[in-house]
This record gives sequence, C-alpha cells and structure tokens, in this order.
Amino acid sequence: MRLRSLLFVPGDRPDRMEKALGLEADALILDLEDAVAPQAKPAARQLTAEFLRSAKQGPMFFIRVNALDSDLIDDDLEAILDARPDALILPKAEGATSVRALAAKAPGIPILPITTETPAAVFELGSYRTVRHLILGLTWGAEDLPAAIGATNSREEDGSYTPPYEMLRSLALFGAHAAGVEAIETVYPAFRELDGLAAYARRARRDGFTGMMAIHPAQVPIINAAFTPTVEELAEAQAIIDAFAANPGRGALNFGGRMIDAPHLRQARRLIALAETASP
Ligand code: 1VU
Repeated sequence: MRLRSLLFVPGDRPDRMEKALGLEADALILDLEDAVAPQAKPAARQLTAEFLRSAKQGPMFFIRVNALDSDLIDDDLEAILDARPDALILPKAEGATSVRALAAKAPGIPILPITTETPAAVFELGSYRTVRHLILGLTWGAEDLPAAIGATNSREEDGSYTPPYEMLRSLALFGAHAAGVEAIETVYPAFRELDGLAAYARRARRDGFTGMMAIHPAQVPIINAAFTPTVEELAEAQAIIDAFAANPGRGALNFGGRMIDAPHLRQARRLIALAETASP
C-alpha cells in the first residue's frame, strides 16, 4: 500500500470528486463531516455513494463519516457501506473503544481515526495498539481541540504549533508507530502557501510520519514528492547496506567519517522498502 497523500474532497461536490480522480493522490477522503453543511448531509451521502460505485479505478477511496456521538453516523453508514469504501476515517475518535464501536457498525472495513480532536482523546493515544488489526493508520488534527477547550489558536504567528499541539503531534506519531500502522500528518490549511507546505511535509517525513492529508489539488504533488525518497537518499541507504554486507560480524563502521551501527542499518533498509512500495 502506498499512502503518501490523502486528499479531502467535500462529499457534496461531485465536480471536485471527478477532478480529484486525475490528481495522483494516493487516497481520496470523501468527507461527510465538517466540509458538508448540516442541510447538505443527505445529498452528500447519496452523491458520495454514487461516486464510489461508479469510480472504482484509481486512488483508494476513504470516507470520513460523522462522529460516533453525532446522530448522523448511522445514516452515513447505511448510505455508503454497500459501495465498499477502502477505509473509514473516524473523526473525534477517543481511542480503542471508539475504533471497536465503529468496527461493530462497519465490520471488515479498515479505520483511520483522527486521534486528537477532543480533550478525552488525548489520554487514549496509547490505546490504539490494542486494535491494530482494525486500523490502517492514525492521524491527528489541530483544528477541533482549540475550539473544544476555548483556546484561541493552535499555532504561533509564524505558523508553528504552540506547545500543547506540538505535544499532540508527537503523541499521535508515536501512538501510530507503537501500533505498527501508518502515521499520517495532519493538513496544512494555508493552501496557497506552497513553499510553507513543502517545508512542513519534509519535516513530517523527517520526524517519522509516513504520509499526509491534503485539502487542495495543488498540495498533492508537493506531499507526494516529500514522502518519496530522493535518489541521493536511496543511494546512501544502499551504500550503508552494502557496507555492512562487506563487513560481516562488525557492529559499528566508519562511514565517510561518521559512525554507523544497527539503527542506521535498520533505517537504510526501511528507506529502501519505502521506495519499493512507493514505486508505481
Ligand atoms: O479549476 P477548477 O474549477 O476545475 O477546479 C477548482 C476547484 O474545484 C478544485 N478544487 C478541488 N478539487 C478536488 N478536491 C478539492 N479538495 C479541491 N479544492 C479545490 O481546484 C480548482 C481550484 O480551486 P480553488 O483554488 O479556486 O479553491 P477554492 O477556493 O474553490 O476552494 C478552497 C477550499 C479550501 C474551500 C477547497 O480546496 C476545499 O473544499 N477543500 C477541502 C476542504 C475539506 O474537505 N476540509 C475538511 C478537512 S480538514 C480537517 O478536517 C483536518 C483534520
């Protein structure tokens, strides 16, 4: 599975769904939650299900349903489950309990929870490893929690996260890796700032995220590039693997003036494996 870019498309916009098919996003997230106004929810369910039935080729098709404690999710699932989405995005998830509750309503469909949107969710970030068989990844959000706790913003003036949200990002990252699933970076809302996005996405991959959500077509190629290893990175990874192969029995080596040992070899192997899954 290659899951570098996941593009949100509002579920009541079939024109945008068609456009999204040609954008090389690895997955489309057809949204029934916050991108759809309350009065448009019934139409969005129907349009999303129709689109899913007619467009089975191309990217993976994920659907973001409404939250478990909304009175909307059962109608969402009734409308879309027959169309067999590749995964369900669960907003306002509060740990393994939420995942089990959705899995009971939608058996056999992998779940990608958004893990940091309520205060209680924060204390459940370590629990996802108990439901790793039900989830394909973890992602996080920096938009809903400030509203839930009366904070004025999750970002500093320069766009970086304030300490509480930087902490949440780290917990979501390690929660995903503890569960052994994809770690998906949250959206970059300033969709006209492409240089800022490129730096943000590079930082995400550097930190251990494996992919990232997008909200606008222009973000997709930038995210794909950031999560695709460069030729130079691959060459270095191969050289590290070769160096250990040429020195069997040695735990630590001099690699051009710097020490490499077991973690560097693991990292190099992981990068080569990542490139193999990222090849079309
Ligand atoms: O040039 P065209 O007319 O052919 O196409 C437009 C526009 O339709 C298209 N486009 C999109 N196509 C597919 N998917 C999209 N998400 C999408 N967004 C735009 O691209 C062409 C240019 O559009 P634009 O630059 O004029 O953009 P607008 O000002 O019309 O729209 C900007 C927003 C941000 C409103 C739009 O991109 C959008 O609706 N994005 C998705 C929002 C969303 O789903 N938000 C919820 C998830 S965020 C979250 O919850 C974080 C955890």
